[in-house]
Amino acid sequence: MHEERMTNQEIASVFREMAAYLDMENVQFKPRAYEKVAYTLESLDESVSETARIGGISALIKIPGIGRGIAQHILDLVKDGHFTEHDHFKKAIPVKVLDLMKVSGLGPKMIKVLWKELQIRDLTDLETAAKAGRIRRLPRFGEKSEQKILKGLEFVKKAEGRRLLGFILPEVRGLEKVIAAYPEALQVEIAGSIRRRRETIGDIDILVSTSNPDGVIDRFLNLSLIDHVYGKGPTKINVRLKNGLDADLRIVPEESFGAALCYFTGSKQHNIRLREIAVKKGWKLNEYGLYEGDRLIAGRTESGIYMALGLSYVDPELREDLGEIDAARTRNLPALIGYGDLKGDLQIQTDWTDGANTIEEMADAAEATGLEYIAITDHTKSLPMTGGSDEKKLRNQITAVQTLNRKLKLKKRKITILTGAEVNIMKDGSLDIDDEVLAELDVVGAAVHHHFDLPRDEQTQRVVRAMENPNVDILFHPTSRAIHRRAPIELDVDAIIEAAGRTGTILEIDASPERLDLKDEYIRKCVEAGVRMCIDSDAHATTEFSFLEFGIAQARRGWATRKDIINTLPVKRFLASLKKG
Ligand code: DGT
Ligand code: CA
Ligand code: CA
Ligand code: ZN
Repeated sequence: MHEERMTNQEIASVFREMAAYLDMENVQFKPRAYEKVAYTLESLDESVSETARIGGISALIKIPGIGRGIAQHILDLVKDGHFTEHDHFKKAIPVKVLDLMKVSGLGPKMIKVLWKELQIRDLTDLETAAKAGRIRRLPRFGEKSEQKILKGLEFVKKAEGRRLLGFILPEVRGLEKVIAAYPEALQVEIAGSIRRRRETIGDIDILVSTSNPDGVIDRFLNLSLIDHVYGKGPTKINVRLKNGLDADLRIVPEESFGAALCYFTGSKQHNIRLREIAVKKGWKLNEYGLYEGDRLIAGRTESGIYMALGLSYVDPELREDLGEIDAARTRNLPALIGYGDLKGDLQIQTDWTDGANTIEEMADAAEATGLEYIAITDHTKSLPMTGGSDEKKLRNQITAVQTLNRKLKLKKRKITILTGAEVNIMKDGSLDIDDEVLAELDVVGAAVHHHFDLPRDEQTQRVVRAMENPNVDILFHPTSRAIHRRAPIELDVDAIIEAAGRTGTILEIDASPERLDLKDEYIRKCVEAGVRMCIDSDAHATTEFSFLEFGIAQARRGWATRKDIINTLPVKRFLASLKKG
């Protein structure tokens, strides 16, 4: 057996790579199937390696979307670290295709040309070739593509070392659980930017209180997921994990746990403001506690520290020194939307287009996560690679949803399925589906999926025009950014917020880990302007309803309360508050 346990993310990457190789070889359909498998594995809570080891093929094929062939590949991967079909491609195409695909706009087909014509195999080769002006000379590339590649490379470099919160949080939670199960561990918390739920994470900060530091450190050192140890002291250890992330573990005394948690949660700027308040009172605040001389005033709990400083407790998501200290002093902090407050999810893809699951499977999964309604919003026809719906297909889907709703009602099920679509905003701001059909849908989301490069004025006018359509309920992922991959479109966000207020269009917080769009700063602007938002998973598989949490986190970072988020409403009130309602 292969010693190291592969994470779900690592297994998924192999299938993503398979999809890319197959695309390079012009194979039809199969690449999309592999991508769907990757989607599914990435967002699964259980460890696929464990499932494979314990239950073998028969356990693997119980995972939705995993057939026998794929299950065999997974089993080989987990056992031997590789499988034959993948080995074959790796040998035939010695290109770091997943690395290259991180550059915005570069797909497998283009990568193949770059490799065949210029022998580009990795990001370094790509940068060298682009800087030397060799890419512009290739047919179908040109100077503009070369500039775009250089811009994309800058983005990839900036991302170096930082990870998306949504992709690492499940792993971090697993680690937290393992440590919390140590008999010596009294309290365990993940601090730092993870606790503040920043969209990207530099490293993992772990705090443990114990009366036996050596015991905890010994156990931690024995974890198989540690790659190497940078440094180790009596109460502190810094390691690199096999997943490439660094982790700092700190041991703190019980009576200081709250002070340490506060200190290591940060942000640094927030801490500095807290310390200033302490100093003004003639006290001292550090990671061990709040002191008057040698006397400990507070330290066991965070709330004890805030209270002693004359402040309301500040939720970690707000601790960025963006006005939260003053609001805490004057008791004006918002009652943030809670992690269990959503009743609906308004952006969902199914196997009618590029999603992995059927409408019914998505409905079942949504109900299991506690939702009361979902809107089915498959892509529309001007995104042909997704199999986007045209008017006829949309009408068929409406009928299918109605039939399914009747069936669910008979079974006395709670979930309601709403009809919808994610329509494309064309270059001129018109939509790719007739208004007559849009009017028949419960929920219409409009989104920018092409012409990302328009100048700011033109882009803003384009989006505003779409928002002015009385059939458009929601603007999906308003800035169309992909964190670390694609810059947001150039948009006058203030003008978009103004238009949202004027037209009654809802602005979406797309919760998909690499989108988080709107982001915190814009959410806060909407809250201040009284413009309504919704939080959607953008799920492409049943496992991706878990993304909603990251959207809620982002909303909390933007000071949003329940009333700012329209899908906290029950379904009838939600529908009644749409433009046509
Ligand atoms: P990251 O890891 O880059 O995503 O961001 P953080 O916020 O987790 O930063 P990190 O890991 O360097 O430190 C964790 C927390 O420890 C940080 O949020 C605040 C606190 N901290 C670290 N260094 C300092 C410092 O020099 N002064 C103060 N006041 N706090 C610090
Ligand atoms: Ca950190
Ligand atoms: Ca750290
Ligand atoms: Zn979209």
